[in-house]
Amino acid sequence: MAEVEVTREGGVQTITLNRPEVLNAFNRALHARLREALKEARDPEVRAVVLTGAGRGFSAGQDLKEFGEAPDVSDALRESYHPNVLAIRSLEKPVIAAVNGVCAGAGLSLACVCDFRIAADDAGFVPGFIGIGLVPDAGGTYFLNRLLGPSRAFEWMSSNRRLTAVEAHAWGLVSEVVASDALQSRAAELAAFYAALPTRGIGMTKRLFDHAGTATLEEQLELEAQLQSAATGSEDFREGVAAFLEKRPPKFSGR
Ligand code: T3D
Repeated sequence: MAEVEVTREGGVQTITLNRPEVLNAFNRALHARLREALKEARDPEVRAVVLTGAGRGFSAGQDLKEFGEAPDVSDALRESYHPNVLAIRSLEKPVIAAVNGVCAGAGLSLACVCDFRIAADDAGFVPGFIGIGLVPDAGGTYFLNRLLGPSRAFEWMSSNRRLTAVEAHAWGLVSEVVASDALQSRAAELAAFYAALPTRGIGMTKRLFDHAGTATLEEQLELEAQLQSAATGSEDFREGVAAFLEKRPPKFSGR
């Protein structure tokens, strides 16, 4: 059984974490296979990605049976989680987390690395780390700080309180909550919607918002100008303007 399953439907790639017996906890094989799947997602034919989990969990974070085997945990993080976190952020297309069940620890971090999240109504969000005396990792502090603000993020991560999907929605952590049995079809529908949009423009929009987190206004204005120049060189820009002037719906190619 593959630790990560990858399927392709039109321009949508779905990546399913697949160790349901341990709520898709991360072991070395899962990290490695996720890395391959994210490499495959760089294919220009892929225009949107869904990340989800098999069974009743999204991911329970680090596999605690494998934890502590590496001589230095910081090296383990650098070699396993960090490349996948960076791979998601550098994918120039939307990555949607479809949170199908509980997500905890680095599983929660990974969901927060994605561009946005939708959740099943029975999903749960569990900090996890502090429950075993650890600090958040795999980008958890970086992304939760931005998603929730430092005060709420700190309060939540240090309390280890389990959040329901409805609470996560109220906090802005997830953008939509859907009935559990409708989650995958809603994720596919959303991903197909994004896959039909100007992919290069979406990729550059993602880069701009990432850059805005640390840039000065001057730096941000400059990057906007540079990427707008690149956007005007795209086929989708030409198609968008032509379709507008011809009063017809645009047909974007992603180029
Ligand atoms: O080395 C490094 O890279 C360091 C990195 C660290 C990053 C981290 O992610 S640290 C945080 C690790 N995660 C946790 O501490 C969460 C542990 N799990 C839980 O607290 C609970 O399982 C949940 C709250 C997530 C879900 O609870 P519940 O009651 O719905 O399910 P359960 O019964 O606890 O779990 C179901 C099975 O999955 C169970 O196995 P069993 O008894 O049926 O054979 C359980 O042991 C297994 N499982 C759940 N989480 C993990 C796990 N097995 C290994 N590792 C897990 N993290």
